Amino acid sequence: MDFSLTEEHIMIRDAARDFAQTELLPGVIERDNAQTFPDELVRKMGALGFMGIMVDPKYGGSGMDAISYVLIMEELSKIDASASVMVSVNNSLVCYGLEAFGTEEQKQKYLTKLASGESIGAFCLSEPEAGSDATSQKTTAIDKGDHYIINGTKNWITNGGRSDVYLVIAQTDREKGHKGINAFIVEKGTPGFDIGPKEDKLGIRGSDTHTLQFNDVKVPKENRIGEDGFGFKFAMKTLSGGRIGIAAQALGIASGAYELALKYSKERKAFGTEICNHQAIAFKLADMYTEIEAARMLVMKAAWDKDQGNNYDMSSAMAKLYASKVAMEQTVEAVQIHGGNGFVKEYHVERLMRDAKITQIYEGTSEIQKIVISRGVIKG
Ligand code: COS
Repeated sequence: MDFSLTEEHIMIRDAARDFAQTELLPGVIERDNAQTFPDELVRKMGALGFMGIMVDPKYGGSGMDAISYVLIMEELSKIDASASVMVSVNNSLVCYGLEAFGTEEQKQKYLTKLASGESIGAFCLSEPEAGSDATSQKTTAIDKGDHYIINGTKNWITNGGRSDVYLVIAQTDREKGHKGINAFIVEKGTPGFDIGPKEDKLGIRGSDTHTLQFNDVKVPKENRIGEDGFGFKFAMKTLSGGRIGIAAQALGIASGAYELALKYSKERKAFGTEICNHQAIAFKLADMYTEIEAARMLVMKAAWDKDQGNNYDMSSAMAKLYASKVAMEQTVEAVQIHGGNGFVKEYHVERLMRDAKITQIYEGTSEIQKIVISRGVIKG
């Protein structure tokens, strides 16, 4: 067993750290306030290979492994979780979904641009009445021979307003339950496909979250992903990898807040000494560091499982469940260590605390992760 990173992994991590410090840190508070994220920064992440980290270079990707992916996700998330969620969705849900299950034509037409950052993608599963209960899809995709007609509403879609390519899950045959669900590639601008207003959110406010409406949207048959009825399994398989990305995001939010709290505790004085010298603060730092290291082990294990070709349904669920809990709890502690300054935007930790919450909700709530883990444990 080897816990050390390779030289290549260290280089990749350092490149992401450098990018986060020089490009993401300036303006992160303003972007959070204004709920924006400039296209220019997305293009820069694409140029560094962050939008198609694990995609084969023959489809425009960086050809890196899942360990590299989580290292990049952690570094970006320490500074700006709005940036990292775009990276995670584009990589895990969109690029992976197309590379693993798309046809060669779909890969040539869509994946090459998505992986290079030339275009951006969204994954559309959640609905007003189908979030955790993902088999209860109300959006329909009726088979009309050489095309499908899609009708329905999708909610809380990350990259919802800025994407070029949308992977849409919809029910084709209700009688068949989850075996009657399909996944489709829908291009922005297709007639009848409308993007609703941007959500005003608690955290990851720079990321672009929208409701989408599909009114008689005509999608050619060649845009269906996989065999007829593969859509639910497609969603489950892509989400398993997505959960590694979100777990890494949670890890980054926690470790970013920890690093700020540690630095602050060495500078801020109270009762005649730096506050890290008070046991009340020192023990908080000890707990934070231990919890974050434990989360890191689970995140790395899930990524390693993926790289080894092992099943990673359970390890990704455990990583997400634990890392998101650590992110929520430890960002609260980071705010506490900062005292009154922790409540002020310029110290960054209040934003990290707000950003942490979503990691317990999206790509499967913590309760859903417990369903996945408990079923795995019981099945053996
Ligand atoms: N990989 C492949 N297939 C999977 C799978 C996985 N990870 N998980 C489930 N499936 C398959 C099952 O094997 C079953 O197929 P068969 O009937 O052929 O055996 C099918 O999918 C249905 O699975 P299941 O019966 O377990 O469905 P449930 O309705 O009980 O739901 C959960 C399972 C809760 C795990 C699923 O609905 C889920 O993950 N929900 C959360 C969705 C989510 O993450 N939403 C957030 C959206 S993105 S922001």
